[in-house]
Amino acid sequence: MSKKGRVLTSILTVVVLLAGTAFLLLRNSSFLQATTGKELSNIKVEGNKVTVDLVAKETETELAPGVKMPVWTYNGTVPGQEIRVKQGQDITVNLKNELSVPATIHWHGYPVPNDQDGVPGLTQETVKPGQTFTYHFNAKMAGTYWYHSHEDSANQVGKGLAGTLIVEKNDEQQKPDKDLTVMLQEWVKPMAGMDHSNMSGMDHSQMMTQDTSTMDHMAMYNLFTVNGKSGSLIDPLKVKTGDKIRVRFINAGFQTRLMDFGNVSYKVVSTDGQDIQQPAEMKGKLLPIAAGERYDVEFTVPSSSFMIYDRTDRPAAKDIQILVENKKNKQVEKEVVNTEKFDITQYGKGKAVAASKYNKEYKLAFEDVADPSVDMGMRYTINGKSFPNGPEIIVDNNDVVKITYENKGKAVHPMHVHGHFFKVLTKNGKPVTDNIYKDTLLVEPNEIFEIELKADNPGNWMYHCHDLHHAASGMALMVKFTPSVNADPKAVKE
Ligand SMILES: [Cu+2]
Repeated sequence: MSKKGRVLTSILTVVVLLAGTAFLLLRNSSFLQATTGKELSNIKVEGNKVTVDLVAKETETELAPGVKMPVWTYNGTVPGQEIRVKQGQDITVNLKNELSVPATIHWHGYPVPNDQDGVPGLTQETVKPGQTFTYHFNAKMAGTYWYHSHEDSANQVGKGLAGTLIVEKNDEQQKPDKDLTVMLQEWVKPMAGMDHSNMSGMDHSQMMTQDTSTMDHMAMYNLFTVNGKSGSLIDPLKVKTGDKIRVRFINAGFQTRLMDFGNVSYKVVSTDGQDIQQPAEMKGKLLPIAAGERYDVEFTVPSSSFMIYDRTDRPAAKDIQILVENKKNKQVEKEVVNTEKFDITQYGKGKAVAASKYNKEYKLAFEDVADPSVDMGMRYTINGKSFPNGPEIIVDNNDVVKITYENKGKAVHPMHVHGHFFKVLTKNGKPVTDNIYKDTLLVEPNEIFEIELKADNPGNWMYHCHDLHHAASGMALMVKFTPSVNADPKAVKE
């Protein structure tokens, strides 16, 4: 090629790149547009196959008015690129790591084959800087899921390395007028004058409040976002009277959120990707969403505008008010503060099924102990031991396992199992609604739950608290299928 030709080609390349970037920025500028399924240059759809190129990289973004900070992203945005596919499609994701540290992708809640689960040291080698790793699985289950790095998770997810995975049903009876995804995230705002390029090396204890026993160490997360935006940067959700809206809430943070819809009636149609049977409309209840959990909410737009609030007892919660703006009546309904909490275990009318016979039973008791030598100054134990020295769940394929959780500590634990869903059987000794299936269950202090896990996805799986700081401080175990029980928990880099 001539010199002129080369110059022309490079100019063209720049123009194409800029156009692509502008398109991406445009698409991510509003959470309303984030789920419309427009075709993007890094997503290829050929028949039943969807190929997505994701680049893990650092970028700088304005999360709150005037708060520009470095974040770690999949494809340059917070949250990372939404992967929205149809049920039954084959998904290929090429992850290129342009960070300065190793990373992976874990498909949270998705029952992928074990070697696609993204746990370094257990299901794959970590993806080193400059390397590419290809994930492949079939989108056999519909629902709301998410993805995040499982390497140094508490740190990497806290820096933003998370995105959404939405699998749309093929046979959706009544599609909502709008189908939106809301990812909730928590951040540590850089302190004035601090070199925030070095945040990862920072000792968390320096940022903690003095009294670790009150679990108030999470106060270090002093910036909350809705789809990567806080305060006045949050785009209003523009709707009209009578519209049926589905909002898929995903908590990618560390603490339980309490969403408040004020006086507006809503239904919880799905949790952790699993449909609720006969969900009743309700009003006046706060929706708790624990770390790692998903709740799909549906409501019909009333004749006025209203706010969705987060009632979490943190100053940062005040900065994530979502305005649902009715085009015909922009007058916002007067704020109503609800206090009663919604309880998924007493909701809906699941079809009763015959009690299962259990091949195995395990009892897991959780405690927390002050330990200055670990992350955040607290160590978390299961049956008195911390990972990798604690218990293991050993199963044969298709075993039906009953697991009892007892939270004897002071912290809340959203327990998450990889590669499987489980059925919730009882809460504090009382039966719950039939057919509540989840992959992440919030276990609060003094609560006892029984769950049923059908072990039907062979491999070695992590099973841990999704307050990722708790997981890093011992609150993890493994489910191992025979005959692959030789996997060494000490090799796992969560
Ligand atoms: Cu926990």
